[in-house]
Amino acid sequence: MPEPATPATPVTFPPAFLWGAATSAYQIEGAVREGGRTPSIWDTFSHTPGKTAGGEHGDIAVDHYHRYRDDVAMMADLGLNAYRFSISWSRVQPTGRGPAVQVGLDFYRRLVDELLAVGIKPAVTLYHWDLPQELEDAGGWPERDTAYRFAEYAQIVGEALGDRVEQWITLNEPWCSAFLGYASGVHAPGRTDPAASLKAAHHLNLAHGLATSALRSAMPARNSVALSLNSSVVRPVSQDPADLAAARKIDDLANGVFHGPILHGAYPESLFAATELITDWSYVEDGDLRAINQPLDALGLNYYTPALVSAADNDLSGPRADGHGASAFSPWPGADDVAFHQTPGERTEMGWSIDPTGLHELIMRYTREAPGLPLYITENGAAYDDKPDPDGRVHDPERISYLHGHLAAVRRAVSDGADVRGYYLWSLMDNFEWAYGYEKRFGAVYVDYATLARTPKSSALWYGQAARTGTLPPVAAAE
Ligand code: IFM
Repeated sequence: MPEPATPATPVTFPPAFLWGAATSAYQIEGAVREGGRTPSIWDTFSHTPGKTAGGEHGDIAVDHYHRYRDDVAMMADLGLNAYRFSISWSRVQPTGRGPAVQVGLDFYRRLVDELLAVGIKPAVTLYHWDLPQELEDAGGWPERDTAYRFAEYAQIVGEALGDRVEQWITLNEPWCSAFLGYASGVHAPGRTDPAASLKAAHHLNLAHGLATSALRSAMPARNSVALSLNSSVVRPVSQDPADLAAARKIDDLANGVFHGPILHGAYPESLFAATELITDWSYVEDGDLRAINQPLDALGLNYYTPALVSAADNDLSGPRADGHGASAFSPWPGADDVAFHQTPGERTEMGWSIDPTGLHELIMRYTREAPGLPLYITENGAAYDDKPDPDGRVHDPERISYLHGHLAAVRRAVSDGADVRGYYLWSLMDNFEWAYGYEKRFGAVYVDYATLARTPKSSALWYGQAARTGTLPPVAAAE
């Protein structure tokens, strides 16, 4: 059932709720050659002809590296009390191994100090897809050593920022790193090798577990360690056993492959069966599952749209409607017998259908999957083709309606017993949307790419009001 656009009673959140916005390093920082930073896989990929829309890249992005003070002041003006950002690994450890570059860490120290000075709680993500290129050259995520390198990097960053950052996220959306990066190839490093993608998934899990231990040894015990999953809400088109089996398979490949070992210490048996023609999983070594299954302090959920699947014959000639970009190669290893369908309803600029009930469903699922674990919505938002009016203001009523519906779904989940402690809107400002370049605007703040000037859209004002009052304003409030 769709969430009503404006419910009859005001939607009010608990007083301690975090109202944040999220970004990631490569999408906003720019300054890719400053302070000793070396290329990451996204620098290489975006500069490879044909990989991103219009050949766009993050060399300048929205120049946050130089404008971070103004960006923090803007968040404070809006009324946000939390900010989730990621660290560029190759800014801190240019070769992906060895000693840290202090200039790189200093940037993040200054950013964190600036946030704390205005009462905004920082949440650090260690890895949002930008592997140092040297580590990819050494084999990337399919190579076991990358997990150990990640733990070393986590230790460095934990020691540098652990005294002032309480909220830590090891990995953002490991599904994208493994399957868009190594199976469909629409993300960096652009490989199309299903066996390598499953190996990458295991080593990302291992990296998460080892990094969690490293962070705990480097930081005060009060700090919280989590990871952010883009767990899919997978719906079968019917209750036919073949469609249910298709949904189960995609659920394993989207969710179980990560939350199985991370939350429960085991991969689903059905995942092994689904992928047996592709890999024998012999790279899962004794002790790995114990290392991965670390107790967590919270879980981050990123949600945009649900997936609708059915059983299919093996006809792969048409484009797959799974919303993850166009590639002749599937990001779903072992699932050529599954078809993806367009989900019903209105769509954002990404073509993703708008369905807040999926967010409620996701939260309730993880409330059951990980009882007692606090949850954060670490990403949720929508791309629209926003344009300034002649008076320079940017009106985005569709985004306000999107945010209202999804925040109301979060609140409903809290009423239903879920322990959701905060929400981070994706994204603070328009930025580099990976293979789509700058074409898709997810920001609550508009960025003029010619001047890099920032203008809060009406959704930013609406969201700021929600953050300041703890109650969702009516959808027309900021117009
Ligand atoms: O922009 C991305 C972000 O980097 C990760 N999650 C999804 C967002 C929208 O595609």
